[in-house]
Amino acid sequence: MDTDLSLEFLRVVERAAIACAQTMGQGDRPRSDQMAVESMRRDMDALPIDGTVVIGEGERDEAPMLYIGERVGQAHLDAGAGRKHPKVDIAVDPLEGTNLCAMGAPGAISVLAASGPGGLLHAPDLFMEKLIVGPRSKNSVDLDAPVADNLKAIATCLDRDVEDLVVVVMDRPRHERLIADIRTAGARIRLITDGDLSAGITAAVVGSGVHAVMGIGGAPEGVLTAAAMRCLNGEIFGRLVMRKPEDERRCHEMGIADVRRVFRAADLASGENIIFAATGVTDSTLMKGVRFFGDGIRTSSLVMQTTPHLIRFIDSIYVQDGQDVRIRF
Ligand code: VTB
Repeated sequence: MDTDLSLEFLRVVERAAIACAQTMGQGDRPRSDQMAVESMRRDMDALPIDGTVVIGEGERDEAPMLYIGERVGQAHLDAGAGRKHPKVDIAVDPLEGTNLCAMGAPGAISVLAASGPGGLLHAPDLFMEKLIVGPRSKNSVDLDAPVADNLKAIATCLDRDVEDLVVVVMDRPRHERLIADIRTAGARIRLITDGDLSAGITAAVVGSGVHAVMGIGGAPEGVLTAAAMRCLNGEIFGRLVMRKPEDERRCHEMGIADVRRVFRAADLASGENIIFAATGVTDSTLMKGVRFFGDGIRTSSLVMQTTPHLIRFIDSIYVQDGQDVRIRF
């Protein structure tokens, strides 16, 4: 993937975010998701790529669009026309935090990651135990260490007390023990209803007020987080959670030999060239949600890549009509 496609991908996530943001707070999750998926699917085919969806909306039989294995991009439309397009593997989550969008709650984003072929783990749709930290703490924590030890290590790396840390955890019964352990250790907690991907990105950015994300969330979101960590120099430690015997079989079929392995960002998103693009649907710490102001639409995005290593916070205004639209800083 030699061509710089980052701004093309930016447009894809911006437009998906705009599409689903129109449904914000309507309480209609399937519709919110559908708007984002349809927009993203349409825009993918406008890209000058020979793309394959490696993380998507599900298996072919359960997802009509952006299913795992689906071919996207102009190469697929030009079939036989003989034009050479770069081969790109793509992980998408057109609306990460469907519930959040449907409720108008903070933290919903449209997101994708891309790499050359084989650069993103084909993760099955299972749960993953996760520990996500920023650059300064990444060499001092261990997924298998007691929670109190990890918090102490993070505090030391960040030159503060455990009581000064903020850990994001998804509010789920499965995290009862984890939450109790963090409380006993003395750290502060931000419980979220959804969206550990958006939280994970935040943990890797200095000044965001979030120092770690802990707990069990989706494995596909873990791969997308890993792509972001590659760009931000943060780290995710992730281990797939086997709940049924079939889970193990599925992993083996997908090429994961050791299902108990602790993956790191460079394992989950191993590609040499990684691109990550996300646009806020609803407000979050790093990105504002989509704003419709009558004559136009304003979006806030994060676009990052490893080669060249570049992080961009992008504020876009789609001017809709009229010569007289005024642009505010
Ligand atoms: C996880 C998390 C996501 O959905 O996949 C979660 O990683 C689903 O978990 O960020 P539950 O089955 O416990 O609800 C999100 O929160 C949103 O897609």
